[in-house]
Amino acid sequence: MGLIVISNREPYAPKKGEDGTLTWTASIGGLTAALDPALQHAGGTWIAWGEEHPDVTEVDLPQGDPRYRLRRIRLSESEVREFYYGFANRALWPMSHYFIERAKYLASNWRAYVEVNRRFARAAVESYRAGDLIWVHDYQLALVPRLIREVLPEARIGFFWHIPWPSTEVFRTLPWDQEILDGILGADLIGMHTPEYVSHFQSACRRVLHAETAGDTVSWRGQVSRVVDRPIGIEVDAYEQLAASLEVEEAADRIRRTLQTQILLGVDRLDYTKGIPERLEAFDAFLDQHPEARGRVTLLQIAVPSREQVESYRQLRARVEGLVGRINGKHTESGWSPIQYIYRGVPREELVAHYRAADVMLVTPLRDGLNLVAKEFTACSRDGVLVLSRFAGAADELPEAVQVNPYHPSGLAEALTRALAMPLDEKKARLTRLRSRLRQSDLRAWADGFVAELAGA
Ligand code: GDG
Repeated sequence: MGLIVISNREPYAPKKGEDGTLTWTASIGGLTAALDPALQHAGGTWIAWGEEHPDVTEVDLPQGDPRYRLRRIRLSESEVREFYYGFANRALWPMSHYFIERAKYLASNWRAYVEVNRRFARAAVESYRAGDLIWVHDYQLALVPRLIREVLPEARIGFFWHIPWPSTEVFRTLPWDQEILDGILGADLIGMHTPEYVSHFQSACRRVLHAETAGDTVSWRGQVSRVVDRPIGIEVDAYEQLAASLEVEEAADRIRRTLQTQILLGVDRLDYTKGIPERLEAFDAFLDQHPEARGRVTLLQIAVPSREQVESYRQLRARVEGLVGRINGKHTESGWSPIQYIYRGVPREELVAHYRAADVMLVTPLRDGLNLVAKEFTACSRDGVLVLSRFAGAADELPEAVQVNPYHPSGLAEALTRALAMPLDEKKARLTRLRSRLRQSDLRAWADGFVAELAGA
């Protein structure tokens, strides 16, 4: 029995070296960070969009120590525009994060979404051997479970929705609400990050499809699907070890020595759901209220470029960079600027060194399916404080974080004050409790648990 994982993004991206050989490096992002170790462990096939060098249709990964096969789907330019940027990222993404005013519901994009989902489903059917488990991921591929089910009625199909599932009143703004639900309900087991998303999903099944729900099940078209909350974990041990390694400790020291202040850290894809402008404005308000903090606190914001082809992401970048300039212009004094802004992804060791160096980690999304950064910081920090938005799915699991409402700048500024002044004992006690929670369900347990439930479905 093998595992077939299907996701839009591929876990490794190829780059051609000067001698013409391809090097495959791990992609940055929540989903691939979570699933690569899972599939390395189980072995099998990963089906994903081959963005760079699409002529390579199959490769064994990771390079040098292959554990599974990557099967790459080739998308045309117009498919990328309409399916990925158009429907997935300009319709489903904003709608699911409650930004319906940003959602664009275009029939041509929907048609491309259906066509590309068919292509992924076909590849899965071709790779399938009797007894395999199929695990489809995320909002880009919501129709795939049903499309596979139509050809392989006996297959065990799992589906995981990584982003929020919104209230039914928001979901119903989608003109293809029935089709999306029907697509997902082709799966035997459907996973989401929180009980609230599960309850919203079931409510949509009742309201939109008039399907029956009972306990954790939905009955639809003669099939019973289970819908469960199974929040993703991280590789706690790997993060702890990396954070305590000499190399990372030295890098963290260098960051502290360079800044010579307390450090507030933000790490996000540059996405309007992550609340970056609101965070910057709260920091500005904090500096206004606390002149004594000048020269003593720095906000280090790592913003990873994301979806730059979408206009609203370009606008967001301009807004964020404008704010960084304005706030730095307003508060900078000789030898100190309040905000250090990095617009690129950094290698994992450097990321962990930043987690280790930070006094306060600011995870303040306006809405987030879960948020892995919050968990990674918790595993890496020695005595830092996690400030966490109540609208991140991870908030349920991390009650010892300082929880905030990111829509309320002065409340956020107040939380910053509290976090910066928190006594060492309290910081350590909170981290200890948070970490023991992380251990209860780490990444391996999440992936193995989901696969085992699917096998028993
Ligand atoms: C989606 C959902 C859900 C970030 N910057 C760098 C870097 N990262 C890595 C982090 C983390 C991942 O990217 C980001 O994961 P998040 O969960 O925070 O956010 P999304 O990308 O929006 O993920 C989210 C997730 O799926 C999983 O279900 O939690 O809610 O939106 O792992 O470490 N990695 C490196 N350099 C960086 O600069 N190397």
